[in-house]
Amino acid sequence: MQRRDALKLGGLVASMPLISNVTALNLMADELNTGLIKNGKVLTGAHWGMLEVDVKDGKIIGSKPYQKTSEIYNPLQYYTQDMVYKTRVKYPMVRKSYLENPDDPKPELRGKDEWVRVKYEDAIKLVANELKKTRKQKGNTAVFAGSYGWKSSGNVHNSRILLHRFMNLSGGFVGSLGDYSTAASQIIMPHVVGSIEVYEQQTSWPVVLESSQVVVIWGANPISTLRIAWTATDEQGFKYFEQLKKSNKKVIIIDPIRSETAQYFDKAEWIAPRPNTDVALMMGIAHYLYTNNKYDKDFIQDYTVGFDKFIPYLTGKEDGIAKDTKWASDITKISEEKIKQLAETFFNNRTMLMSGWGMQRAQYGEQPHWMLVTLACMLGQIGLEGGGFGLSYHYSNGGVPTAKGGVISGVNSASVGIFNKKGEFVGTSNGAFDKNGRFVAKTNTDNGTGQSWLQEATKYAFPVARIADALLNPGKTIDHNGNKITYPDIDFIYWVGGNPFVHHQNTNKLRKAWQKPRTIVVNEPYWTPTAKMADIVFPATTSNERNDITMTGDYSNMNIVPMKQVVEKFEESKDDYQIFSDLSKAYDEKLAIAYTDNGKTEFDWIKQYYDGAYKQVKSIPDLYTEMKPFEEFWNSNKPVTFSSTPESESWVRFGEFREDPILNALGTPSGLIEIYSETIENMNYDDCKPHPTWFEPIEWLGMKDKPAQFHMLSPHPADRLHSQLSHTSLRDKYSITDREPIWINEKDALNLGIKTGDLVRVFNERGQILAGALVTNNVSQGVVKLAEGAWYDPDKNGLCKNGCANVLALDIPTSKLANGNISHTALVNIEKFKGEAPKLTAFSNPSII
Ligand code: PGD
Repeated sequence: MQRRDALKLGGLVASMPLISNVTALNLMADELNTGLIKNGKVLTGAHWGMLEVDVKDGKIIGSKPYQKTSEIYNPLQYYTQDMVYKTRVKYPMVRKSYLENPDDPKPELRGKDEWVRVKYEDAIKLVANELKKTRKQKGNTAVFAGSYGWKSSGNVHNSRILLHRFMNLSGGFVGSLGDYSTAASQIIMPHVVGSIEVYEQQTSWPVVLESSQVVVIWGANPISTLRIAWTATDEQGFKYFEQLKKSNKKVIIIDPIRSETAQYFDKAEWIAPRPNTDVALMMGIAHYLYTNNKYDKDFIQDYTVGFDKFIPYLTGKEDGIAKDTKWASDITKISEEKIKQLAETFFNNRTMLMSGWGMQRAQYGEQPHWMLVTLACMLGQIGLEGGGFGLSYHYSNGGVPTAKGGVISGVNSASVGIFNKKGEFVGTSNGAFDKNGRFVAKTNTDNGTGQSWLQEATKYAFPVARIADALLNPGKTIDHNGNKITYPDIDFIYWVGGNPFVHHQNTNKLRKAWQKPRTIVVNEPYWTPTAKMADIVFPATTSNERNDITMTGDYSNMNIVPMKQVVEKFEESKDDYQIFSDLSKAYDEKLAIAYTDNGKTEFDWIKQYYDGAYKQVKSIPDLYTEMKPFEEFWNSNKPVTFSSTPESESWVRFGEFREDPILNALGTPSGLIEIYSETIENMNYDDCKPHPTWFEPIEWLGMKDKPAQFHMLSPHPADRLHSQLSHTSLRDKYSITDREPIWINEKDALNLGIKTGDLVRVFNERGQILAGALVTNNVSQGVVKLAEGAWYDPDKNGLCKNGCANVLALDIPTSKLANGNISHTALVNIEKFKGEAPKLTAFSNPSII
């Protein structure tokens, strides 16, 4: 390896033009090798794992996994060069009409206007001025910076938190509640089991492998979704699913799609209910268990409340409809025999019900997990080795035993800025300036101004997937989990690290809503559809162009990984940290000092986070690890790896509750599992009753007068992370006729006269897209699969040429309880596309002057 001369850290600060006068270097520059490797291998981390990136003459030529834990292939790990060199935004850009007159910026031209290259300093001034103007004219509740998205790995360059830090210090903003992943479950589960469950450690994998006799993978696709993790995947989940396959335990997969996981478990039983009918299937099983007296009465008695109030509904005493196997079979199209067989199998074996999150991303999405827990209560295995339910085995390697070691912290956005009567920045809610002008963190300096605007703005935060509704209906009041929320009047949007024009449902509605604000700013490495729909775009670096640090394994906390800068920053790209530091400076000189904590560089933060973990590790008696002081760690180009403990390997979720439900009561009002919730009863919602309920979705295959023929499922893609990696050459391997593939059942395709490789038009009353047909028996009849995440690419008639599923999805909430998105509730029509195929422009630059 040839290393360039170690950069002096002073040089790094000098490269931050607008805050170059702020210096606070806490490092011994000479001890730390911060130089770029011109030829050799560099270790970094991404959501898709620890990567060894190959560099030649200062350019990336390839990448591969740093280590392998199983035979399961992860294609996402090989395209780092495309992530750096393709489809990038090169310079700061402003939309022509906005630049001409920010007060009358012609919002209807977003996505159509030409773009103008501007100087970075000018773009910074423009954004600072317009933000100030908005706050002055309309208050801080007119500024929306919820900015949802998966961003990149890294605890320093965490774009969303960096944005929030800036917005909190500079005067407040409206944020968002919940997320697109688990919105329904994270609200219903605390009412049922007292914790959100979806982001909690699961019964440890070694316990499952030892004790479970049956594993049910219910609406989850771990062989695909474990390719990525929120921090960076440790890939340990693959290892355990591989062991599960080798164990010859009974695996049952319940999913309308024969997913990558169903294909991987080739000996597993695949059961395909109609989409959105899992609640009915669970109820049919529950009814059979109840009427055959095959349920655990002691568990129901000792650990739950409200079963007696649920039973009249299950048996039909309450509404005249018995939720028996016949009823369930009519709805789900699973035979009565199979439903009974499932009930017997679950009851007679130690059964682990592993559920994914897709089924709660549907209308009434609060119900499936509530009913799953109710079923698990009847089986009485919650808190026992290898039994019960788990809502996170498919995500970020849930169930991988937690390691004992250090945990690194990250950038925070907790402080709010305080301004005096003249409008000058004088400090923050947890810090003030000393007589030398240095920012000193301490508590209780708040004179009240900061906190009051924070409260004002947080009052207006709304459920994240209501964004289009909120933009279109300022002042409207909605119900949410027992509260009322009034939408703010948003006039300024700042988005980083997310791609709403791909991730949000009913894109055409979002497009209309997006015309409402006066200003939209986006920091993005690529010309994504969201960047193309903005007014001002700052080119952001990718994680390969900056230094950072991450952990792997959101549950295991297994590794601390140096994320080393691999190559020079692309063209005029800047780190989000740089952009927000400079915006802070342009807003108020002293604000930048507080924002950067006296001018800390990325290395100052990295070292601070690492040292925190190092201190933790050194304070744990008898802990043997190879953790070295920071400089040695960084220079070694290797992760620090911690080991799990016998306790974490034998850990059982709800084990303590089972042992003593009084001493270890759950966080519910009763301290027990609530099959009937009085809290929800008091909300009196028509779309979320106090016990699990089957509701007919607004669109599904069993409805009368279907508005369209096929049920579209739009699960997470196997070959991307949402929309990330979409523009890489990995796409060449899965796209069909250069479009997103749509899986169509063989019989359906025959009826439609469609074959693999055909270009098809998929449409409903909400919009239309083009897709490439993949005819297969891996999807049940009447269902089509179109993965979410294809970049929205509209032609002048609004036809998406690339195949973005959300053009066809509905934008209504799960219910008044959680207001989650319902992306998996949508019917669509399909036909062979006639005429000349339009040219794909999803990955091309917009028109630039
Ligand atoms: P990503 O593609 O990860 O999707 O939606 P999300 O917006 O999270 O977008 C991240 C963006 O951040 C990318 O454009 C990337 O380039 C950018 N980015 C990455 N790193 C940086 C950085 O350092 N700085 C800046 N400024 N930008 C950066 C995902 C969302 O989609 C989620 S989480 C879920 S669970 C939903 N799932 C579905 C679904 O199942 N079905 C449908 N139909 N729709 C869904 N939408 C939701």
